[in-house]
Amino acid sequence: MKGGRRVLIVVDVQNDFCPGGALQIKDGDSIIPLINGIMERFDLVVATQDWHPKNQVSFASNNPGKNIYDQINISGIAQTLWPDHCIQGTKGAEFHDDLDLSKFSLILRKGMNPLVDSYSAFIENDRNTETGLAGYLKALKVREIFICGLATDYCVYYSAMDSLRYGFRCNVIIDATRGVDLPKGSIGAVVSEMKDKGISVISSDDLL
Ligand code: VGL
Ligand code: ZN
Repeated sequence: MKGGRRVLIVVDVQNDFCPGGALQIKDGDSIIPLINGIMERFDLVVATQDWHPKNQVSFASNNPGKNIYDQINISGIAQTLWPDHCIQGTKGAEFHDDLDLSKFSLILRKGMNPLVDSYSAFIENDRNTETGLAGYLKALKVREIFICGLATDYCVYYSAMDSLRYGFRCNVIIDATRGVDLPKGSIGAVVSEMKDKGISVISSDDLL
């Protein structure tokens, strides 16, 4: 296909990241109608789902003496500690009820290794273990990806940055994301960094 297929990646639109959830993001659910509306503009839609075992190392509860939002060091890599969230098989790990799941050709679960978290849809936080998404997209001749979902400054950001390493053109649909903004200002910081690295930070209005 000329120009390759365009894929939308819907990142972690799950109950625990929405208001009332274990790791709630302000207005996290407000992007859902927008995401539902833009899916039909893409050749392919992939969703990611944060899917942690109870003993996931990124939970503060599994690191005695540490608090939520502390940073720890795992084999030389900084890891933020989170409240228990998106535990496999729980309501919090389910997609938000309002999200239209009908267009998803692949649901990629991540963060399943107790010893390594995975913010990125492409590669785990050890920066070494691939999820298989790049191979899936390449097999389908995808060259350009569009990313939306939660959270702007974690899973959206890591996924966008990693997509570049696999040679994809990357667009972040910024009004279809919401962030944790922790530490304060991190949404602004990741937006500038993504732009600097050649990611197009666009608005849903820019989608033709
Ligand atoms: C996320 C923190 C921990 C995200 C997932 O989806 O951005 N953030 N797990
Ligand atoms: Zn997580």
